Amino acid sequence: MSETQSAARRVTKTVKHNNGSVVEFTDPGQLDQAGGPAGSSMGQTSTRQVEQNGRNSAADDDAPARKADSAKDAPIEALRRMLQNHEDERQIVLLQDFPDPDALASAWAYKLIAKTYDITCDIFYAATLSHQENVALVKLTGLPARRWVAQSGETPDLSNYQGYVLIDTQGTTSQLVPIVQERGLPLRLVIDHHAPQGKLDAEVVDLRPHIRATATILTQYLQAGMLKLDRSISEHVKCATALVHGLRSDTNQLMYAAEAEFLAAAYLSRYCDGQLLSAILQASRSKRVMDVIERSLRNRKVQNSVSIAGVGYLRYDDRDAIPQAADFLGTEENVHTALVYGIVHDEDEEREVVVGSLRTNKLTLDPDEFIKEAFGQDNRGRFFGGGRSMAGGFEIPVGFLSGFYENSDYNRMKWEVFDTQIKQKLLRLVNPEDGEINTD
Ligand SMILES: [Mn+2]
Repeated sequence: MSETQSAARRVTKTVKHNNGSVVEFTDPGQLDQAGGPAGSSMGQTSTRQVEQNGRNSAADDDAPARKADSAKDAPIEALRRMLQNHEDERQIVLLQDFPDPDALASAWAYKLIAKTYDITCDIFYAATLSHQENVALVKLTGLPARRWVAQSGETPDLSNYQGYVLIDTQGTTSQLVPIVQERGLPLRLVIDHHAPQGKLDAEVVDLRPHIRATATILTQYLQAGMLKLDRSISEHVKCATALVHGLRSDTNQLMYAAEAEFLAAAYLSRYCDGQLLSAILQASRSKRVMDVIERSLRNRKVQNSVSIAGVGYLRYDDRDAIPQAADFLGTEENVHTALVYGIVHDEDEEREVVVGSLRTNKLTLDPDEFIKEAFGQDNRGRFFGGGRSMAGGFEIPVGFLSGFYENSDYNRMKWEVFDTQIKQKLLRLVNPEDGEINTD
């Protein structure tokens, strides 16, 4: 526990204080300890740097219920005010380029909440719904998220929007963010549970790294009365089902869920459609995803209980095979952490990027720190990746060496260079001098 605590402390240290009219909540469950819930209003700085202790929230039991409630209400009040101040506007909601069920469901819940303030939201992501379950989720529930292809004509007219919102991301995993920033759209809101990735200039930030899924945060908004779910409204039932799927998929089928996730799931169970959920979960893997998993099995190297596998080149649409392969490698006996990476090739844009995923069930390993430590930052000071509890990911542009050539020797050599370089960086952390995996 003490290792986890110190790791968490270091993460919160990277939270930058905002100034100006920014309301930021980091880990509101702990606000009371920092001197009571933020009674903040717009135009007042209320950033609280709260020490996150990484413990299970069950440990909050001895805190008086009223106090705990008021702490939880603080971000909700800020959110209410933001929505009131922007009634009738149109917002663009951006997700990570390859959105997962947690992101998709949470964005939908936000859209429904915002609608009660006559705010219209359009949800966009840049790349593709790579995982078969995401495709099933969107198709079966009619989830209103659309693809926005950055470098093509299929872009929304940004002059229709008055602000943008980030959900389940802080913008570092979305190539759409620089585009809306360039147009001068203000960032209204960030709701996320990943470790802080740097300064956020938003009206309201509800960032809770100790929460295991963004869907938990959105469900707490619903429970607080921001939208009264109604079982007779099909859209509500579908959104609640999507939220349950989001919760499950970010916590490995609730295996790594904390009390907050179980409470959220219990609330959603009144509205969730079990048959619909099972239909989403029955989506099967494509042959190409199976092939990537096979490659990861063949290429894996296990050292110090960490399984590392490079899988070579992948098509853009199969990118999600990487985290799926990492999930699978993590199931091997005596393996607590799996890392899988490959070069993802985007045929449309002739762009290549090394994409990697980390999965761990080792409580003392902080994926965010591990990834940041292994790969560092680019020349603009942006980290190549980060993470949340149990999972992390990275993306490294291939840049000048991008492009597939007829000459297969060239492609093989290029892969070998990247493969060697990545392994070297990872093994430095996996096999340190003292023989212990060190993320401190
Ligand atoms: Mn998430």
